[in-house]
Order: sequence, then C-alpha cells, then structure tokens
Amino acid sequence: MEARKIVDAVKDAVENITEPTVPGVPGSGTPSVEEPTTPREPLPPKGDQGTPKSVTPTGFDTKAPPTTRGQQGAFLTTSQGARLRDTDHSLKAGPRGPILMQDHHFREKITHFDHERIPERVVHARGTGVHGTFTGYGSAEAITSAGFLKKGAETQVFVRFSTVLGSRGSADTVRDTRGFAVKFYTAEGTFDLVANNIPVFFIQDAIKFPDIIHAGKPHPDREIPQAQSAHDTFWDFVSLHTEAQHHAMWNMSDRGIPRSYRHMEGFGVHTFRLVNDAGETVLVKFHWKPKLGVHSLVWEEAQLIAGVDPDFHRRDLYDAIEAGAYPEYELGVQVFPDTPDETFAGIDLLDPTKIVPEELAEVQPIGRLVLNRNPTNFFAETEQVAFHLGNLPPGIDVTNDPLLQGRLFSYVDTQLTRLGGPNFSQIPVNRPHAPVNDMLRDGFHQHAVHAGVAPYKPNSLDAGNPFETDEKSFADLPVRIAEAPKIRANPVSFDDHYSQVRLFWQSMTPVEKEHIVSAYTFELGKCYQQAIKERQLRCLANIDPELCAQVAAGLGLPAPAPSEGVALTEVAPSPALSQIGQEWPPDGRIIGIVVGPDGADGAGSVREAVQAAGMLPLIIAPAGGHAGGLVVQRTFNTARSVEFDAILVADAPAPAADALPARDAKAGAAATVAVDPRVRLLIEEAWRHGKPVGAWGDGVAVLQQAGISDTPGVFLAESGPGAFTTLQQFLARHRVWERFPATLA
Ligand code: HDE
Repeated sequence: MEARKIVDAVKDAVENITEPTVPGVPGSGTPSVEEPTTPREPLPPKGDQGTPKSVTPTGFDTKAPPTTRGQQGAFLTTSQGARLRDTDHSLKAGPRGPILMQDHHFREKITHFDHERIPERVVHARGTGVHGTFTGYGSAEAITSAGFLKKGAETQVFVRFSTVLGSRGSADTVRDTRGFAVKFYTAEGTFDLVANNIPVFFIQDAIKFPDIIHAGKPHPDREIPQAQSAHDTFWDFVSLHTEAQHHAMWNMSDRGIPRSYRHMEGFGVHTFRLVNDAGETVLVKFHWKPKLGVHSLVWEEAQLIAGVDPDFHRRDLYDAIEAGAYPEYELGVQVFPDTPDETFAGIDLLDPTKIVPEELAEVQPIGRLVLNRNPTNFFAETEQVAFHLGNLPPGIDVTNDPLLQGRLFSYVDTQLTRLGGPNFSQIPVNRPHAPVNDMLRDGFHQHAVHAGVAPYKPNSLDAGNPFETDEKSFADLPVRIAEAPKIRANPVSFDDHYSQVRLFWQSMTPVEKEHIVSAYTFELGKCYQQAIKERQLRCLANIDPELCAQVAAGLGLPAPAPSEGVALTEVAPSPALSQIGQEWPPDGRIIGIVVGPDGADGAGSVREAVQAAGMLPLIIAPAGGHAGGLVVQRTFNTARSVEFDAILVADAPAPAADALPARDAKAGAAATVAVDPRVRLLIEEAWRHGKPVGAWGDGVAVLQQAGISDTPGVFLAESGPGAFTTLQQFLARHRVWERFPATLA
C-alpha cells in the first residue's frame, strides 16, 4: 500500500472508533472552509525587495538569497525540512484525549511562537524602516577621504525613523523627538549616522541619559502616560535640569509633531571630525534637508490622528514609496575650522545643547538620499537593525562631545540584550557590504563557519593572515588631548542654558509662537504638582518674559520674574529655524474630493490633474463602490479630515440615514442646502487645521453654508480646473497660516 493510503486508512480507523464526524465542527475531521489546497508556487518575492547581497563574516559572498526560509515553495515543512501532513490538529490520544508529548510538530510550533518577541528598544521602540540609495555629490572630497561622498558614488542605505518615548505599539503622531537613523553600507565599512529631527539634546553628558529617559517614560507606578511628555516626572526633571530647556522648547514647537517623515529635517546633533586624504581635519555638523520642506501637524490634528490612525507616519512612508513618490533628502554639512578650542563664533562645538545658526555657517549639500524600497519583513529588517555611532568609515571621526562619547558605549551594549548576543552584525540587515575579515569568534547565534585555525595575531599557521594595512584603513587621528586633571565636570561654556532657547523663540513667526505657548500650557496643564508648574514658569521667565506671561495666563498662575543672575541677553534671530515663509513642492500630498452618489461635474478631470501634479486624489462619496464613473476611495463613514492636506467639494450630498445628528447651519450663513454632517465636520476640521478648502459647482453652497466661504484659503471656483490651480498655490505654503490667531509679535 502507498504511504498516503496507509495514513488515510489509519485516520479512517481512528475516526470510526470514536464519535461520528460532524461536518463543520472543528476537530471532527472535515474543515469547515475549503482551503485552496492544490500546491502551487507562492507569489515570487517583490522585484527588488530582497535584503541586499550579503557578505558573511568570513568575507565569503554567499550569493544566496537571504530569505531562504520565507515561504518559498509549495509544501509546508518542519524547521528541519520534513513535509507536514496536518498543522491544524495536535496529536492526541483520540479526538477527545490529551495531547501526546511526542507531537514534535506541536512542540516546535508552540515553542517557536513562545519566543517570537525580543525586547523592544529601551528608547526609540516605535519606528519604521526603509531602504534607499545615497549618491555623493563630490563636494565634500576636499574635506574627507570617505569614499561614499565622492562624486557619483552610490551607496545602499537602510533608514529607521522613530519616536523616542513610546512603546513599540504606540501612536506615531505624539509630541516627541523623532529619530532619523541612517545606515550607509559603504564599500569601506558601514557608516551609521544616528540622528534626530531636533538638533540639540536634553543633556550634555551621557551619564544623565537614564535620568532624562526615566523622567520621560510613563510613571513607574501606573505606567501612564504612554508616549507623552505631558506629565509630572518629565517636567520635574526638565525644570530642575535647565540644560534640557532648549530641547524641550523644540519639542513644544511644531517640530515635535511632524506632518510626516518625508517632511522632517535630520541633525547629527554632535560635532564630528572629518579628515581628508592629506590628513587635514575640519569639524562638521551633519544636516538632512527634506526635498518637500519641513512641515508639521497642528496639535488637534495630531491628537485626532493618534486615535483615528495611530500608524499615520508609518503608513504615509510606506504608501509614498509603493506609489513611487520616493522621499528625498539632501545631506549637508556645516563646516568649522578644527581649532584647539573647538568653538565657532563663540559657540562651543562640543556642547550638544547648542546649535550653530545656519546664517553663521551655511549648510553645504554633499549628497542626496532617495528612499525607494520598503522592507520585505518588518521584524527581520526594521526591528533587528542595529545602529552604532562607532560605525565609521575612514574619513569620518568623532569628537570629545561628552554625549557622543557615552553613546559610543551604549549602542553596542544595548544590542547584546536586545538581539541576544554579540553576533548581531551577522543579521542580514546589519551585514556590512564591505568584505569582512575579522577575528571575532563563536558566541550565541554564530552563523559563520569560520575557516582557518588561527584567529589570533601574530600567527604562522594561517600564513599570518589577515594582515593589517594602512591602505584605505580607518586611522585614529592623533588629536591632542589637553593635559588636565581627572575630573567630573563640564567646561564653563556649557553653563549657558538659556540664550539659545531665547534665540529659538525669537526666530519663530507669530503663529509658531502661539503654537509653542499652547503646547507649554497644555503639557504643564496636565501636571498635577503645582510646584512643578511654577518651577517651569521660572525657567520660561529666564527664556522670554512674554512667553512666560502667556503660559502663566493659560495656567492661571502669576508670571514670575527671571532668576537672579540670569541676564536676558540680546540674540540675533535665525530665520532658518522657522518652518513658515517659504514655498515647497506639494508632491505626495493627499487631496480629498467630495462628490455625490452620482459623482460630480469635473471631479474626474480634477482627480487626473491632482495625480498628474504628483499628489494623491481620494474620492469621498456617500457610499463605497462607484460614484458616477469614479471609483470611491473613502466614504463619509471612513473619511476623516486628518487624512487630507486639502479638501475640494464638488457636490452637496444630502444627509444620509446613517449620518451623525445634524447641527443647525451657522448663523448668517446661506442655509440653502442640507449638508451631510460628516461632510460638514470634514470641512470644519480641515478649515480649523489651516488646510486649503475649495469648491465648485454644487459644492459652493456647502462652503457658504459652513460660513467659511469668505475666509483665507477658501476658494469658490467656476470649475474644477480653476479650483485645482488655486489649491496648488496654497499647498506650496503648507498651510493657510492667516487663519491662525496671531496675538504675539
Ligand atoms: Fe540614542 N540610543 N542615545 N540618541 N538613539 C538608542 O540604541 C543613547 C541620542 C538615537 O532606529 C539606543 O539600538 C544614549 C542622541 C536614535 O534603531 C541606545 C544617549 C541622538 C536611535 C541609545 C543617546 C540619539 C537611538 C536604544 C545619550 C541623536 C534609534 C536602542 C548619551 C543624535 C536607532 C538602540 C534605531 C537609540 C543610547 C542620545 C539618536 C540605548 C546613551 C543625542 C535615532 O543605545
């Protein structure tokens, strides 16, 4: 008898000696839903979505696809490759009996599942990753020997964007700093530029990192709040530890709630040292500049999104790349002479709580990053990627910034627990693209089969290999270390905690200042302890009396005077710090077009024009399916204003039976049409958030009824094309800033 027949016969026999089979009852023999059981080849992996060609730690190019275990082939097997007949029923002593210990497949499946999770990152746990390509401009050739910055050199990269405080499953749009970590797989060894979207940090010395993070994370007793700085422990620390005030102000500004990862600057924070072929050095600060400009959410929008779509930033990035709207950033450097005092224009370059305003040292572009490929597997790539500041190619070196020095220790150390041992650089996403020939051996999760018998130097048994070389090697710069006492102290220049916070505040436009005041008022208003609010107000008084007075008024507290000895020094504002005032390409922005059940005149051509301009049109109709000839992407039930950058209304759809209760039309408005309240909410929210709103045809009456038709950024057009032309002008400025109150100068 054939093997299969024997198994079937045994199964029949077992079923016959127990209860009869009940169709559709789990475990009784017949599956209730027919699975597509005919073996076929699974869909091939998406085009270029494998992990980059990898090199093993022995320096041997495997050329093997790195995802060889990822659902390839038609038949299910055990981890040892034995084909499986049934993965839905455990092996039991009869259908009602206990599970047998000998069920190896059951044990393997459950054991592996039990161990699927690894510790999330202690900070930056919530993130999203993406592959890309970096191309050097060659403009940095005079200051660094780094090969990947040479003209036209192309380097693959992996980028991980993140929030800092929240857990792995927390919302994307919380008020927080964002990580912007880039792994350049250069031919001369991996370079990790582990940056943030804020150019300064809370602390000047790495030894205080646990303190700021313990203060920012949820309260240890109740583990609340998740991913927020609006609580007592954070403001307790920040108000007591005044060097944190600069970073805190950036968080309270619109930079703390970016519109998307595509609209975010990145900053290396520390000063680095570059060295050229001749051994000459300069000091630099790294900057990423997004092609789409820096753009943020408004606070109410960010809060709504955290509930409506907690994955907003992750989805935005993924969708943009799948749609071919590849995010782009330019890498730039501010360059400073490498002088013994390591200062520039009186600013201590080793102090990570200070910036050098771009007006004093221009950001010079040195290369372009294009993010063009989504990961194939989130865990394998995004979760397991391990960045480390010490991953430096020849031509780039560190400075003595005490924050940077501490980070050099922390990043490898943390991976030992998170990734379970010292061999995490063998995980595909962490493998260098440069050949590796190290003498690191053994340890947990060792995947390399190292050849040779002499992993030590000097040796004769492996013919002396591998040899040290000066050629294209990383050379430690003979930087002079001043003769100084061993001491736990900072330079005196680190003691100025306020002048640059004032510089930031004074560089903001009135609208941005209003947002900062509201953010402080909101966050401090969430604190329970009066003493903490008062202490933070004293810090604000040291930054700017007007800021302090506004926040104090919001909290219902008296505004204190600046602390004794703190002089409110004059600062020169830096317009480059403001996000408002320039125009940017509107690529990838999302435009909602409201139509009726039968579509609307001109909606199809506007949809096409929006698409042709590199934006994403989404048709919003009363119900799914089709509206006229248009495919409906959002219904009145699924659409929420926060998803869109602008709304165009092409029809006046009447309220549907499932609509929310209607409110009266606004007083004085032309209440001529009954508008679905969900459309009204869509428009009102978009308007409140400073988004352009336009209409043509029957849609005009909707805006008139909402009482907004004669306000800035609202346009009533004769036709769809007319509305679209006006829309583009507003989008280039990101928002209709005139709509926001501006009581501050
Ligand atoms: Fe980090 N940081 N950090 N950090 N950091 C980590 O490393 C640390 C700092 C930054 O997407 C951890 O692998 C110390 C500044 C990013 O995987 C950890 C100090 C800047 C990411 C760590 C700092 C950053 C991290 C946690 C003070 C901006 C996410 C998990 C001395 C320039 C990387 C991990 C990713 C992650 C330590 C300060 C950026 C614990 C001790 C300043 C973008 O090693």
